[in-house]
Amino acid sequence: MERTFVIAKPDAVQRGLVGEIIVRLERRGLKLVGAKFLLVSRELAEKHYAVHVGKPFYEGLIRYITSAPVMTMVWEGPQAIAAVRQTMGATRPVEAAPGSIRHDFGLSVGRNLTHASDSPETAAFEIGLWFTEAELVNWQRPTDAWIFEGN
Ligand code: DAT
Ligand code: MG
Repeated sequence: MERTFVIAKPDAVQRGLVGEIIVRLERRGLKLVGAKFLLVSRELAEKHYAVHVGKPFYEGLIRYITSAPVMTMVWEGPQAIAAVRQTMGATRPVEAAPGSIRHDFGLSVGRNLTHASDSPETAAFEIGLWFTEAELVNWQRPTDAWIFEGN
């Protein structure tokens, strides 16, 4: 079972799309194990986006993610990292697959609504950065077997 870290970014919160994002991940069968609504500090934003330091869009990205509240979440499931990236769609909304969140609600790469971890290493780093162990909930869902089992 994998866990992955998700942000409904400031534009998603401002546009009232947090529920829509949660609905899509829930409906897919993924299980929510952590959630936190917060205004991101510059320090936390810099740690989260450290891999992008020096890129032309870096300063704008930090300004954007710290500009208004975000909803952060940890979702669990088999291949959760790939599944959530697929549900979000490609980084550039105009290249995102129809039916993905970035396609269905976005146009600009600078306002692409969501973040999702892109590898097991990134997921472990990001979950540890944004959540404490005590904030993650281990819980049983009777439907898990109907969604997660591979036969
Ligand atoms: P993703 O969010 O799909 O993992 P990424 O890690 O390459 O994409 O980049 C992080 C964020 O930075 C991305 O969601 C939007 C922004 N970004 C990336 N490339 C950009 C570009 N060329 N111009 C403006 N913003 C960009
Ligand atoms: Mg990324």
